Amino acid sequence: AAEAAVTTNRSVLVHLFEWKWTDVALECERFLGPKGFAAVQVSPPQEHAVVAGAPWYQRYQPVSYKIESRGGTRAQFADMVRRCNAAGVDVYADAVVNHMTGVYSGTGSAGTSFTPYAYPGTYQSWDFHHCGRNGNDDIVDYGDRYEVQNCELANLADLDTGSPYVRDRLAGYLNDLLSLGVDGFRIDAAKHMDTNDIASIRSRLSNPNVYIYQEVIEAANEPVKASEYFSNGDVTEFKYSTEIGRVFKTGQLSWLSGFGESWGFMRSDLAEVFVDNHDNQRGHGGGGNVVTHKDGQLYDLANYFMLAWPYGYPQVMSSYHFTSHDQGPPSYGGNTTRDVWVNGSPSGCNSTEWVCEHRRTGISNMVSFRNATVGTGVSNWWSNGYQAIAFSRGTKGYAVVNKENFAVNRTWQTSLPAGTYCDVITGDINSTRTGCLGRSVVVNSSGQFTAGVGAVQGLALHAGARLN
Ligand code: LAG
Ligand code: CA
Repeated sequence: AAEAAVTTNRSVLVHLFEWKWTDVALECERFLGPKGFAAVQVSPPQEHAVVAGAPWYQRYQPVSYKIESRGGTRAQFADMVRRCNAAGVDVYADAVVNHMTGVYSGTGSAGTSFTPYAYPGTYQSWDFHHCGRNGNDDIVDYGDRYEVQNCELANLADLDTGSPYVRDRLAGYLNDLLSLGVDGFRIDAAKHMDTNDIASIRSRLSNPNVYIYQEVIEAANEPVKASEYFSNGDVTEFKYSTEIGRVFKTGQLSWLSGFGESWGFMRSDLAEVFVDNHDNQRGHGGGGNVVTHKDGQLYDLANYFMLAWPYGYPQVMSSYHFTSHDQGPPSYGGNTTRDVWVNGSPSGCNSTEWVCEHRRTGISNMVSFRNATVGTGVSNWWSNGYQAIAFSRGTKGYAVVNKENFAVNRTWQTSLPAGTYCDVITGDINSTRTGCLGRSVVVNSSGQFTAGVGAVQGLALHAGARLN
């Protein structure tokens, strides 16, 4: 997890869920790069099934490895990667490698027709697992390792990832993406593949340093463990998301003083974490009572905490508005996704189309906070014993998170050098570094400052936003 931070001094990724490649490219140049984001995760780029109603989830049903999807063409994808990289932002592709489409006949986004277990030019029946369980080969018993890895997840044709041909084919696809400049992969449904299969595919990649994070939803009563996958790369820590949900929705922030490994989470440097992701924000993929953009200011607060607290490689979710859980992205009709960027401005970020959580002042400025505090631990922990907490990140940062329904006014003890700092939750330092776009506070020579932090608000100071 620390990998991205160590190599680039950037330490936060954002998932621009269902954004088109043309919009991702503009966002990299005009926002993500300047704001210090390390990377962007994009939706699966391969040819996918075209499903009636254009649901989001059709992107998780590969038909071929042509880079031709609802996100855009191969040329648009290549242009996006080049422009993001030039802006200092890595691109991580969501790699759907466990399976192909559901077991039915249909057509893909590049026009390829398919029938059950037959994908012309790519796979035939013998390239799939046929697990021989439950009458229809579907996974039923998550307590059975064989079944989880060899039967069908939601009726999706399960690739025989143990076969050399399939491994070569998958590596060929990933190498194609690497040749276009992709820097990392989210390995979708990793739990449904033997870790040795992923290792073998990884060993065939042209870039041995590619960043890999594997989606493993570990559950207490199941045999397949996240730790089995550490040798391949990082792993998603879903407990982080569900515990943030529990604490922020029904618990107390004062519980968070030791948030991390002592809560039963995996090692911090192996964990990829998020407040919510595209699955659990709509009740899929592990579900849970997670905090999402539908929770108003509470969501921003949870993100401030995630970005201020040193655990894992944090991912900011960027969503679109939806009222039903299968609903696809904003569109001009059918599979024609709406632009975020229109005539040079991101006007698609509004109350009915794209949520753009990552553009909110506090959340986006906390990216710089995290970059400025990489490598420092927590000190000066304070809480009021209930819903207000504060802590230092060494001599580089100080954060307050107040979930009380009243303002907390006090003198706060930091370890920051004296000076005038911008409270980046309210606004960043200006471009000439002579003033703050939001409020400022003065830290004295004892490291103290006096300020109020409003109900369900945060405050954050860091070395990169101190006036000269
Ligand atoms: C993932 N991680 O392991 C993705 O994060 C998750 O979004 C994917 O499921 C899943 N694995 C497979 O890649 C999503 C939806 C499913 C959807 C599936 C395939 O959560 O609901 O299944 O993508 O599109 C859908 C229907 C099923 C149907 C299946 C096949 O919901 O009822 O059986 O398609 O036709
Ligand atoms: Ca499998």
